[in-house]
Amino acid sequence: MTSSTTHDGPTMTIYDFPVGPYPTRVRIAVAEKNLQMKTRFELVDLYKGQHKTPEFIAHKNYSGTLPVLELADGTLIAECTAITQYLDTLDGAPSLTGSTPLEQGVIHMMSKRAEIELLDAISVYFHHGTPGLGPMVELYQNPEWGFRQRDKALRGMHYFDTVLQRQPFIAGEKFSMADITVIGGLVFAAIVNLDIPPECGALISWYERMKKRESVATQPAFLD
Ligand code: GTS
Repeated sequence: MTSSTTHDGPTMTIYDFPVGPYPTRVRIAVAEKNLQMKTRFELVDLYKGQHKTPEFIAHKNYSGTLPVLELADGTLIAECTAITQYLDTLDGAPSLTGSTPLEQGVIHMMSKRAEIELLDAISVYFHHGTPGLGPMVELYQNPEWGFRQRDKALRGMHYFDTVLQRQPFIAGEKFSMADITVIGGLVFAAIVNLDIPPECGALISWYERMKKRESVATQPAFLD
């Protein structure tokens, strides 16, 4: 697990699970920022529990989750929001996390809300209300908590539908990190067979638009 440091090759490593909802968020950010040539992806197999080994926890991410970004000097950045912020501001022209204080505040609020009300809730449902990553990895499960989080995520879908009834993107007039976070939530929803309720027409049509965006369409989570 080392990053490559050649001058024209990749300068960053992303520890990755290509179809995973959270890694997909960072993959979309990499594509939006045209950083593919500077990035190499290294597979960490969640179903084998490679993210929970003592080595990974000690040397890559204390939280034992993916994705993790490793820079050429060995600096590690975990958490999708933090990684996205870093990638977005590298070129001095942020396009995903906002350039004015107002944009930054609203985008961060909506992205965090998408985590709390949708993506993280579905993740809890996956780990507690379904077999999740299997008995070797899921050492504690609380199905009732999982089902509550599934219901919370369905309420979250209705909330984001109302947001999208009044504006074209999750944080307003422009595509942003907040859209990417909701996309991650809907990727996870598909994995656990949680359909978007048919009455959420604005959310459904926004998602159809998002799936046509090149940075999204090219991700393994969207390839058949
Ligand atoms: N808050 C973290 C972030 O934003 O990066 C959450 C990361 C996370 O939960 N990642 C998932 C994970 O590592 C990856 S995936 O489910 O989307 O593929 N899950 C494994 C586990 O055991 O929690």
